[in-house]
Amino acid sequence: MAASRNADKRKSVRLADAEIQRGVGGETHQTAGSSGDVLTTQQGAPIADDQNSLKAGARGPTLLEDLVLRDKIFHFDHERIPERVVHARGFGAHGYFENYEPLADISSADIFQRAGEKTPAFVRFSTVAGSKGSADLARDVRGFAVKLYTKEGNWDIVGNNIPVFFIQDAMKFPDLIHAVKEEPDRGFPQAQSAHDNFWDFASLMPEATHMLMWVMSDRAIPRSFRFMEGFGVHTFRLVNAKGKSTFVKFHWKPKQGLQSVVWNEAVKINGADPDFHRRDLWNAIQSGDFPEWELGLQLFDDAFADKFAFDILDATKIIPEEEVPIRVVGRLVLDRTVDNFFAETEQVAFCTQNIVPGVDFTNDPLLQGRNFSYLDTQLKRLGSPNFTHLPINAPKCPFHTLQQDGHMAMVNPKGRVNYEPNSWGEGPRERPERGITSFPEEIAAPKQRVRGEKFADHYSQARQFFISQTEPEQTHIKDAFVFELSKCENPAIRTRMVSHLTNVDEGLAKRVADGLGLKDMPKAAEPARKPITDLPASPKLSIVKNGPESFKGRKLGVLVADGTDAALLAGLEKAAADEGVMVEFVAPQVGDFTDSAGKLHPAQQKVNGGPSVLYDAVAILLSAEGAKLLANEATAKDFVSDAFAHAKFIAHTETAKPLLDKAGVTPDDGVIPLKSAKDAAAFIAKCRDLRLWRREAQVHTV
Ligand code: HDE
Repeated sequence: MAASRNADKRKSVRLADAEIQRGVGGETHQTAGSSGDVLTTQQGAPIADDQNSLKAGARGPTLLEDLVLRDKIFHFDHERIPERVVHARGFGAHGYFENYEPLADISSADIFQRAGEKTPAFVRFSTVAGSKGSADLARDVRGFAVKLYTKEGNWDIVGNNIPVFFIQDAMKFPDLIHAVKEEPDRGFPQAQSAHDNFWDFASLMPEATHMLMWVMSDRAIPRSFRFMEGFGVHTFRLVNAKGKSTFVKFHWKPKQGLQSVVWNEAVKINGADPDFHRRDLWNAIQSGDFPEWELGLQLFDDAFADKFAFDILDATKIIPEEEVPIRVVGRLVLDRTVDNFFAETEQVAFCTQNIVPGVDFTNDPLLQGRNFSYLDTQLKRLGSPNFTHLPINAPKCPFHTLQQDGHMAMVNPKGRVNYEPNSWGEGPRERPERGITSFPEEIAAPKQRVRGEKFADHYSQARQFFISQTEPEQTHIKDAFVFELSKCENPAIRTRMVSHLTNVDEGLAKRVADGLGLKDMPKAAEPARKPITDLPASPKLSIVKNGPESFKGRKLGVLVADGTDAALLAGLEKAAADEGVMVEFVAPQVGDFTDSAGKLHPAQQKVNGGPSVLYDAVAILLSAEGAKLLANEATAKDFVSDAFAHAKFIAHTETAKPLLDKAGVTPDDGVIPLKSAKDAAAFIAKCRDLRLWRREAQVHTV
């Protein structure tokens, strides 16, 4: 048998000889090849047998001489590179930035000079704390890193989906990350801040308070990368051709509107589909529903910086949009998924130091530290200073350096000149009138390890954030604090945290204390600087107040079975298609189900694989028999009761009522009977509100 198998293989290799001939002297890069191509070693030698290692006899030891085996295993052994110390789990996509209008008065950056010009872009979204294989719906900050391949070099805006940060000075970053990641003795918990070390550190760092409000809010459990904002966080500078500098904060505003999930839902999504966010982005782009963000600039000058109540160099503070309005200057569109996850998403190297002429840094001490860290980390992860040669990292404009050699040098500089000045009249030269120049900010100050005076205000904006939220959002923040602190084993940590919250909002502190079962309210923490308690609410800080205008780009889960009403089904499909909503059928079995008119439809999910947490709204389109069949099915009951508990809109046929009853649904404005196809359109229109938040007060899920 073995002998005849080998004979077959020899034949197939001979058949492909022509291919080998064509390959010689042809392609110099490795590709996975297409069918008919010959499998080769790394050196290009054709492989005759990819099934069996070379042995001394059929049952003998494997021979060291087997170059094919060694070639394969050697490479396999080295397939991994170190994952990112933070933001290890991420997902990237290609697209472009389109500039709306010339901004020459503000910045000489080439990307901003011409209306309608498109610049290629690559974006990587991520979570911070978990490892590469962790689940997408961790309560965490999301990275929002944008690489813009401009005509004057790569510009990286390495931002987050939250506009502030935990700490003010780069010196504390390793402490913060050590505290939030797995505890060093036990190696868990993974991708969670709900543990003693994190809250111990956070409660000893009052500067973290504002950020804690954001990460305990629904911002930290976004429904999709597509439905979240991005922020550059730090204050940067834009500099025009005359050398005039304007301070700027960068904002990415999703055209799809903001949307998050609720915590109980997030926990269940992590079990049902740990890749929920990456799958969502992949599906959206693959189906041609390209997500878009508009780039907004908050522009201000020294006069504003001087009169602003906080320090513009302090990354724990925002500038409310009501105080400095956002100027929208362009849009970012993601329209292409990667060809290869490793080559692109894993190897992309964002560096905050990557700026272009017309953009400059400020002295934000967090940003200054980052400018060292990102370059340094790429060397560790990618192993060579030549990581800039990788296609995903290389500029797309002409570039000429005199840097040379090093591990994995992939470009072959020709000629004799590798230094400057030289008298050979060759090689690149600097260009003083149009190169990277630093804004000549005057600095006359003692060298010291201190922070700006106003950095000491830790509570004012935390309060402002809280009072800007709607009632359900405030309740979610309270619930998140209670959940996380309940996971801390040391009671002193819980009390210390409540003592900070008292400075934010006494009502919140009291509700958290009640949730934790604290007998006595602790004394408020001593503020380093007197908080400002009368900052006005900023509606832009609420997710609910900045939701979508339509239900477009969302996903409807339809519970069906044989006998589902054909007219209603067609009506619902049409209403969903008109709105741009994706529909998935969830049925007792995958494969086809038959509607009441005898027509077959494909069901994409079996009911236990398609829980309602994966959908933005649900419709229970069951016939009487279908409802009877599923009323005793635990996963079908969960489908309905979870959708109800998560305040989702639920449409249902009259005949589906027995399942709704079993699931404990009490009819309200969000439970919509479907009698005719007309009702389907009304249901989809209702879904634009995303959730019936007032239901939460009745169906408490935490
Ligand atoms: Fe990062 N951060 N960071 N960070 N960060 C990294 O760089 C660091 C900070 C952010 O998708 C690392 O390439 C320091 C703020 C994103 O590849 C590392 C400090 C913000 C990403 C690093 C910060 C960010 C990173 C790990 C404090 C929002 C993922 C791997 C001084 C404005 C980029 C890497 C991607 C990644 C250091 C704080 C955003 C270790 C020292 C503030 C989106 O270099």
